[in-house]
Amino acid sequence: MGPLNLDGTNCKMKFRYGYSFHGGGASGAILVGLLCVFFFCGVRGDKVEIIELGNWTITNQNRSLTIANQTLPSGIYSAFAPQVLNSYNDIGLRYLAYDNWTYSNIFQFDVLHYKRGHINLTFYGIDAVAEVRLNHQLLGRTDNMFVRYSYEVSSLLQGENFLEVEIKSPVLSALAKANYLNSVKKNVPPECPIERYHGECHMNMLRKMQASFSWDWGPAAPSAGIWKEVQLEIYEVAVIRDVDVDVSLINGSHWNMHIRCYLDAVGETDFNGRLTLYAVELLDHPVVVDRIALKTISRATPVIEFDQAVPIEKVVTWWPNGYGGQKLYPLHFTLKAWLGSEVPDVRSKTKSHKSLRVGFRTLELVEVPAPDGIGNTFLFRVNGVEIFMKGSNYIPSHILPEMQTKEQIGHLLRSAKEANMNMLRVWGGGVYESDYFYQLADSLGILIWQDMMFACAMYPVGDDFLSSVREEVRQNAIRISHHPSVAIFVTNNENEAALVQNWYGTLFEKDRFESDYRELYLANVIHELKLVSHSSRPQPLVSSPSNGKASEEENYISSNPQDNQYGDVHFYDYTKDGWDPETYPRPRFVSEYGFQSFPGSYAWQRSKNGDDDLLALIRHRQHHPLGNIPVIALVERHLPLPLPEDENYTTALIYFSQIAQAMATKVETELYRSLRDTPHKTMGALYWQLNDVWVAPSWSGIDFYGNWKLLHYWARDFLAPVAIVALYERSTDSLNISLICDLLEVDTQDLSVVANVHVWSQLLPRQSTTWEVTLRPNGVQYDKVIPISNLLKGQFTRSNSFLEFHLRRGHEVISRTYFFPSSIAAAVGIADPDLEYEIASRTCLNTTDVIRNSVSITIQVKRPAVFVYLELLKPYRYTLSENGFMQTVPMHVVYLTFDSPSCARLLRKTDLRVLTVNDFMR
Ligand code: BMA
Repeated sequence: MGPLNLDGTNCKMKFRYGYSFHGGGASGAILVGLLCVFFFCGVRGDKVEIIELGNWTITNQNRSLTIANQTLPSGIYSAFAPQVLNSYNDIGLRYLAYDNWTYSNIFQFDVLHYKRGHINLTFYGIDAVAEVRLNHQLLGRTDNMFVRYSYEVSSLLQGENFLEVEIKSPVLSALAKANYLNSVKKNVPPECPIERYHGECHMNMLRKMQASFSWDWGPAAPSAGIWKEVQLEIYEVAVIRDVDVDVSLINGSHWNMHIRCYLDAVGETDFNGRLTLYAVELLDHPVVVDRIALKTISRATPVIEFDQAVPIEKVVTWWPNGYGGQKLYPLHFTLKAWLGSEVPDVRSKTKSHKSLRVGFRTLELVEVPAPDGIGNTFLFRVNGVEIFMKGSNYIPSHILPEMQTKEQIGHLLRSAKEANMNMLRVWGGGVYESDYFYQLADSLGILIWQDMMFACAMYPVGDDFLSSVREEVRQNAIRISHHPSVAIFVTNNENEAALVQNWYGTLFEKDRFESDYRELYLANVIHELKLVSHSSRPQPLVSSPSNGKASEEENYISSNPQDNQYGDVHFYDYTKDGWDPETYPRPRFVSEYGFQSFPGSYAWQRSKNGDDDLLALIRHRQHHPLGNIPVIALVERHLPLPLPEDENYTTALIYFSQIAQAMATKVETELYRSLRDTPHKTMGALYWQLNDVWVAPSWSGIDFYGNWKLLHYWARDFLAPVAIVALYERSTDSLNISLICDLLEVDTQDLSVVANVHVWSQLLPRQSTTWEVTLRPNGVQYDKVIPISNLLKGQFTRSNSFLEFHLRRGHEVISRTYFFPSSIAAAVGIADPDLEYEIASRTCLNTTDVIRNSVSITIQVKRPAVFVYLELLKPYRYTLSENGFMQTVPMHVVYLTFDSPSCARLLRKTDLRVLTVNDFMR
């Protein structure tokens, strides 16, 4: 036995006492991290102990590249080439993904001290195709980055140990698998992405974040590495791995928690145990489940399942954001397990813990005949209330899985909440998110539409692939199922549509691909998801988009999965005017729609090299098959884009792309929201996409650095609980005024709408009309249809004027919207606003985690300033009180808050860029 290495060079161990097992992240665990101190080690009667293996050396195949002292999570790009997201390095550094890599770890182990325990070596995430060896013995092969792998290593451990994880090139592994399938005439398309993606081929061969081989918004940076913790787990009999709690309301009289406690057990024999549940806020006494003390637990399928009633008066219900609080109740489980006798004996028992928090809510997906008489509704009812789902689609927060930090995830989810979202869809080309992600979603009230990780492809159905998928789905579904935020599981993104619409040329072997599709998603993925079926969660859907439950009639491959009368749709059309509500369909639920824009100029500055031509870099990162054409086309319909040879072209293109995106998404979202109380009964709008994996043209509302594009600022208004909407109706040449109210109770006193007519050339409205209105709680008040000609007459023409509508309570403006009767590029009277701004006051707040600087900026104009846009030219994350606003008053104050490493007292005027559309009028 060698002594434990105390200096941490080869052995960086942490001990957790009273540990709770979980699949990554520090999920509410009681976690005591102590440095590796020899005499603290040891299985003391009933302890489960954890040793983290944290210090790794990474080497490539020919040993020309080596890096030591690497902690987890880790990947080859972040270790060797963190500059992969700069300039053209996505191409220049691609060779790393063609190499094979070895992660090695030398650690000391006190064999004598631990001799009684079973010792598992557990990898929470290896990305992805690898062989694992301990002291030169093969422990096993991995092929799935989403799976936790455990190996029993008691007999292999010695004083000094050599652990190696040999990871194969992801690109070459995928190719090898594809070549094999081709050779047996079972190719599985798509082979390669289109050229514009600069991507890698055969992503669908590997169980790995699909977007890491490139996407239409992301680079190929095919990671390889150990992206989650690695632990030695020492215990004697069994530990709690996960707990699922299915909460349901019984006859309105009490709540029931149906608890499934999933254990991992070692050894060959069945065992006995006693589980104790502590729920201090819900139950007066701990609950001891000890019938299992009398009856053995199966070693092969060790699950402890029981029901626990909770009196209704003990519970405050959990609500989605905007509808109530998110009360969460801690549950704490401890397990004592032992072998061979009914009475636990000190020497042979083991004890493990698990803590989690549950929320009490009911949730149904209501699919009943729709009011328009064709098809079904598709709406979520939470705690008995029909709730319009408003939100976005979440992609990984970084293209490198090991770089997805709590800090960035927290910022994105909090930004979603601030923008009044109540649902995010975790899209199927990314990763199953961390425990932290779902815990935060629970506490922010963001419901999660959870795809399984299959997107935009056909997939293999060989036995190895399917068994890996089953393990992946089982582990991840069990891990996240107890979260009140998790609203629904869906097995894939767009693969049903791809199949029936022949996106990947599968028609030539239609029967094979259809049967493979059903095999994978119905016989395997859904089959596993049934394990976690909850009484307060709808049955999983097979695809998004799909016809919901009606797709069963066509055995889950519908002739039109995009049917507006059923289920959810994804809608994109770049050929029409995105600012015109008539461009859009009238579906039941829209789980994707959106428009591209470019991140702000300063984000580009941060990711380009000094001599890179910005426009060329934008083009390189524009992966859309149509290039920049859709963005430019929408911009040119409405805004005065300079000629490409003009000096200010790129600045204008970036700024205008954000206006065009924000306005189109506003119009589309407002239309869907306003349809909720029509016979269409549209009840959900999740736009594509919340965030970015690098700085690139994309559909996101928040850029890679966490800064909000105009879209996200505007989303906060167009998703507000109470909002006024004025949508143009071409057939009658009028504006349709609707008042949306998501509040369940609302004071309807003293409400009015004010219609202001402005001329482009002068500040302040030239004419105002006011009328009294009311609101409909949790519904839409269809207020008025006003012919444009009633508002614009006399001196007001469609080109010299624009309209502004306020919803007011007394004099307070609750919500505001605009209508521009002509293209802004063609408007008459937009002139230089003579804009001046001053940084009026500064404060600096030293919070526990960041230093938060705030400034107020006073903006003065002499004529209306169109879509005033502010950008901070410093490498900090910041938010403004508003952005992209119409300034029709002489003076306006905007607040800017940013996080920086110090109190930035020297923020100067020149650290800000202020743009208006006026600057570009010809
Ligand atoms: C949808 C998504 C993504 C894609 C987006 C924008 O179909 O599922 O595949 O990034 O459209 O094209």
